[in-house]
Amino acid sequence: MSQIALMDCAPRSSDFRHDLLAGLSQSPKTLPCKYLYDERGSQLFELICELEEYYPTRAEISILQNYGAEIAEALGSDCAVIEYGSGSGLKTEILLEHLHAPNVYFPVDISREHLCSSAAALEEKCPDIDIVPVCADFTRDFELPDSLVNGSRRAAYFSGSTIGNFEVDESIEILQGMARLCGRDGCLLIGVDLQKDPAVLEAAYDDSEGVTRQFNQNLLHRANAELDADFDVEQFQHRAIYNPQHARIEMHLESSCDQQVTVAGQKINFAAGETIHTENSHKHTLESFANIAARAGWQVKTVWTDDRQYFSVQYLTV
Ligand code: AVJ
Repeated sequence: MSQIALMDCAPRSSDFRHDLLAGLSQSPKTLPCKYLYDERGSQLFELICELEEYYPTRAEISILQNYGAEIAEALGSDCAVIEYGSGSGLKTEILLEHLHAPNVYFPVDISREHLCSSAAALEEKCPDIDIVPVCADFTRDFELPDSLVNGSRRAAYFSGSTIGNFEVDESIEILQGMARLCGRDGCLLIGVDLQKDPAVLEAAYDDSEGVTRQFNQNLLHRANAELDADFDVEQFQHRAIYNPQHARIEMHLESSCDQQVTVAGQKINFAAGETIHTENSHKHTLESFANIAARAGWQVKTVWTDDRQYFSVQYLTV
């Protein structure tokens, strides 16, 4: 496999300890969803994307395929694509194929090994594009060297409706960070999942094969492995519930019984039925998203959707 220079700004593992202990001492207990994506978690997420019930990936891919030419037109020729949460890179390939020769592509992801292997795989397929993987937590600011961007238009690409994993205030901060990174002439291409029948949503986040359950429970395996915790994983049930008030799917791990767990030397008590809130996935309307974007300094210029209007890909400028 080819060697690609990595820009490494990854958080240290002490952040996981700190955030887990902080989250478990809150009431209700909670944990930032970025910790779902260790090596195993990223693999499980890829399996989720292939599930029958999980519509977002297929819907987004169909939009990129159907409207690739229009999207490329909007981004323009000669752009530097900066992908937030690049994951496996399947959508990226479709996007890059349509673009008129982007000269450099920066995949940004928190999961280092996953980032390096997908960057190497992409390089084999797109040898003409400079690929510069950046291992970073994109909820914090990071910089790209001007010398590598080389005067191209900066285009942020944020697929998968990952924006939905954040609360409104955090979403605005992330979008503001993108506006800063992309500059005056920059643009944003973003996947935004739309509101729909809660039954469709709940099936998408609680699939019949139990892959999403494993994805959620992997957090506890990760704590056991990395922080010397002793979670009895089978005693925490996967829950995926639509919360209509906040228009979001919530993932929780629900304790099956009264139990005590030790995490990094600290004892944590769980009552039967008590949950750790592990993820939110907000579902937007075109209006609610445009409003959040506007508060971050972005203007929605074009919206593309799939046949069922389940999902949208949106082009914004500052
Ligand atoms: C990371 C935003 C693409 O919220 O749909 C999938 C993560 N969680 N199944 C989403 C996820 C459970 C996913 N994204």
